Amino acid sequence: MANDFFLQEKFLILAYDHGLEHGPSDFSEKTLDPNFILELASSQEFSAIVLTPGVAQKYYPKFQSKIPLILKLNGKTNLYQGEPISLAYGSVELACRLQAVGVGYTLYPGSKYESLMFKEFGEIKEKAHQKGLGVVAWVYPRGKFIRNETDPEIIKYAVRIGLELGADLVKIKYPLLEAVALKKIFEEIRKIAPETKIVLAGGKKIKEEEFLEVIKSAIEAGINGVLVGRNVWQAENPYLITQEIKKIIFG
Ligand code: FBP
Repeated sequence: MANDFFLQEKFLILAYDHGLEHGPSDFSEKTLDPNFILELASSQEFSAIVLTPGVAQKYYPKFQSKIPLILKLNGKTNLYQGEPISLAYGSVELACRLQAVGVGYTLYPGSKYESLMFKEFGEIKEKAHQKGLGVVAWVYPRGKFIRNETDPEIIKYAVRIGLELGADLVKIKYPLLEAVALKKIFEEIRKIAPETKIVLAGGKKIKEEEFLEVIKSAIEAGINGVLVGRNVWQAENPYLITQEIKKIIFG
């Protein structure tokens, strides 16, 4: 069983695994420093922060009492151009040593390697639950035969996969559409797995008003929150946008 962290209904989680996934070009001089991000997450009372094993081991210990950790166990770089695959290089044991509340794992359904990732995810989930940790699944359908990974039907499928695999929190992408159409899609997504906690990825940095509109539509449709990176820490003032997002999610 996962712990109480995953019983919450609303989440605002800060993602900071981009150094591995995209490389340092995502960062400014300030955000290159994990201390800046941890300071932001702790002082703004994010629900949790997502870190990779290396960053967590070096920087998290002095923030341990201030912000819950979700340790991202797998990841791939964008230097790799083949059929998507991402296997774990971090462990549940490390997550326990760092007193994380959960672990994170990206799945690429649609890849020719999906079964390898599903198998590993299943094993990690079992181990994590035995130790009382929750499991967050980034469900990103991707591969040669996935033409549009933000097609609403593909995202609905992603949600159902998260439910089938037993994730405690399912993270999905969203299509960039205007508010009314987007809200309708979020309502349909919500109905796919009414008892599954779902959070949105932020995606590439978009205009702040647009991003806040997306979150508003999602929350109104019953989505449980966001697990966001770039749209927060690439904002002109990450502290201010966090305040705006919090108002929408937590009221
Ligand atoms: P963002 O909010 O910045 O999109 O972060 C969400 C996230 O899932 C990160 O955790 C991860 O590093 C990145 O997006 C991966 O995105 P992609 O696979 O599309 O490059």
